[in-house]
Amino acid sequence: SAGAKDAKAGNPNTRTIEVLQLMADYYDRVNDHWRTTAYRRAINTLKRQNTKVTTEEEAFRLPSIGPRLAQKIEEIATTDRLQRLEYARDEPMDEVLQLFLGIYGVGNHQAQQWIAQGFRTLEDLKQKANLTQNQSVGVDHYDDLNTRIPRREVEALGTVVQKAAQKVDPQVQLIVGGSYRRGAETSGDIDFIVTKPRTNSSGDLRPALDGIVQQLEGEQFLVARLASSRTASDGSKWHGCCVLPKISGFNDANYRPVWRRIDFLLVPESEMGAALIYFTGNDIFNRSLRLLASKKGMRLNQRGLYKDVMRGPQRAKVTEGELVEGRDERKIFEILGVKWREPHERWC
Ligand code: DCP
Ligand code: MG
Ligand code: MN
Repeated sequence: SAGAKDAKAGNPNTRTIEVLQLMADYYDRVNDHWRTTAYRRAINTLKRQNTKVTTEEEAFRLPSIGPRLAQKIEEIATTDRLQRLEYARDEPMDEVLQLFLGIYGVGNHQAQQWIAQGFRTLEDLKQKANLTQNQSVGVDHYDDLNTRIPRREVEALGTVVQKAAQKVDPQVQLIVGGSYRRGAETSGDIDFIVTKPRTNSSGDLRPALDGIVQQLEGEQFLVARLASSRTASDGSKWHGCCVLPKISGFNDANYRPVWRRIDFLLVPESEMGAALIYFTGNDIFNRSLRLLASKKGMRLNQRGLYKDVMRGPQRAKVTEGELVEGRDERKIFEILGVKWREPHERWC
């Protein structure tokens, strides 16, 4: 209405208020409740002034205006614009979202939540967020853990683990799976299958793994254990971080300890074939094999290929079905009627 317009025009801080309101709207859009409120309070204070507030000092003396907002008020009053607002318009939260999604174990929900809380940098998270232990590791070693591991370093890491396993239990066998087994030039992490002759459940391998972990922690090769809530149920997996020690002639020039992600999967001999398929991947290849199995009335998981999975009403699973094959990788392909694919051919 005309009346409201007049009242607005009558306030010497109209332009400043307008720009601050745009900032408040922006923070509201990204669910930054704290900043939205701060801006709204400042706006209310400015509405009550009958002289134009032009300097930082003046603004700071007013109620509900902190030092940063005071700076911004001066910027608007003197330049008629606010750089922060222009940034906010140009780049939405995408960059921060990308940054946070790069933290080990952080998904979209957590990243969005931090953004809504007003966090924008890793430093913000370190100082103000309530990080889980895993997230702390991910933040503290952000750059290392986002650097891919060259194939020859995967091999060097493998040798260290192999030696430790030999000391603990000479019967233990280790296979490096994951992208390394597919022939990748660089890997995101190093994935070990741990097995041993005459084992029938992953529990049979637990003592060996505990020994290996203890040995490698003692060598300061393993530097962190990561809790894995999603897979903790059956205890067949171990996630952590490791550091390759200085090895003369390999990495001793300008040596710097680099944190790497390391995974162990405990696999009894009887499930080796299915586990190899699972842990070699890639994940998309696995999904398509599993889909194919289910189309043929079977079920493939990391432990075996099953048939006659009994389903009750609403297709609820009644039995696991009968194990058809677990031990032999090639046989699983055969039974599924899929032409054998070498690990390096399993990229989807
Ligand atoms: N895997 C899967 N489904 C997932 C995650 C993993 O089937 N959601 C399987 C296939 C992967 C293997 O486990 O190849 C190892 O998982 P990684 O996350 O270590 O993936 P890669 O080793 O394949 O790749 P990267 O080089 O990024 O580690
Ligand atoms: Mg991997
Ligand atoms: Mn892995």
